[in-house]
Amino acid sequence: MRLPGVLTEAELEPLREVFERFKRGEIPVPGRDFCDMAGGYRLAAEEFAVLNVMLPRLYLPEFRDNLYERRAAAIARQLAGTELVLDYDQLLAKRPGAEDASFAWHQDLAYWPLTPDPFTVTCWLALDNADEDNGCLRFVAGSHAEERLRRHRPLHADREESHTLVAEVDEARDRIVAAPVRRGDVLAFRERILHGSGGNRSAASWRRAYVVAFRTADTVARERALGFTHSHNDSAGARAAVAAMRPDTSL
Ligand SMILES: O=C(O)CCC(=O)C(=O)O
Repeated sequence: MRLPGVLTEAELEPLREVFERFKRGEIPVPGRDFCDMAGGYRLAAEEFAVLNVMLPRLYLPEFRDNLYERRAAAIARQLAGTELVLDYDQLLAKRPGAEDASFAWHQDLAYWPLTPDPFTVTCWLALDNADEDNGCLRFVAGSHAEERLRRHRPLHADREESHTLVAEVDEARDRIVAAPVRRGDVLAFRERILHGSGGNRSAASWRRAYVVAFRTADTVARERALGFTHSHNDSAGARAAVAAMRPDTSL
């Protein structure tokens, strides 16, 4: 669901300033929480194609409760019909001129441990205009209603090389819908929708997005009890995705 103009240009500016401080490495982010989602953990920061900062609000506590978090919480509450809890946040930036800056097809639920109630509202805020040229999100229509999660495999040899999973998508048979957005728009989506994005072919501009995801308090408590915090530094993170990589899993 595209929600146009959730933040104005003036409201986006302070968020972009913090984003850039993370992007330049001025705010320390330990280990794998500062990584590349396309090329894997072996790349140096200056080589990242899809720069990913996991849990920025953990590493910069004054970022918490910003205007976007509050608006996104209200969106999630309205979509869920009940109060949800902010489970994790994430910053993503695709380098300009990087054909390889694609984010592999996946269902978010495949990355997470099994919990009784998987309900999630993910809010994806565009900090820049995004279209097919610079790698806007693309969705597989109807995939949220499929009975089973698609099979996922690690993008690289294993999860020690990168966090990224790839779902099976048949680009000829699946109905793929691009979701171009203007800066300030929010895309709100659920945990089973298959999505990904292509490279950034624009010459000069990064494609930046700020993600916050909301789940029930019970689900978040269960994740934490399993040691799962959405940090790529958790060993529970690698274990959680294993279920979606087995052919017999009926998630
Ligand atoms: O920003 C992107 O290209 C991918 C983001 C994504 O897949 C997500 O937030 O789940």
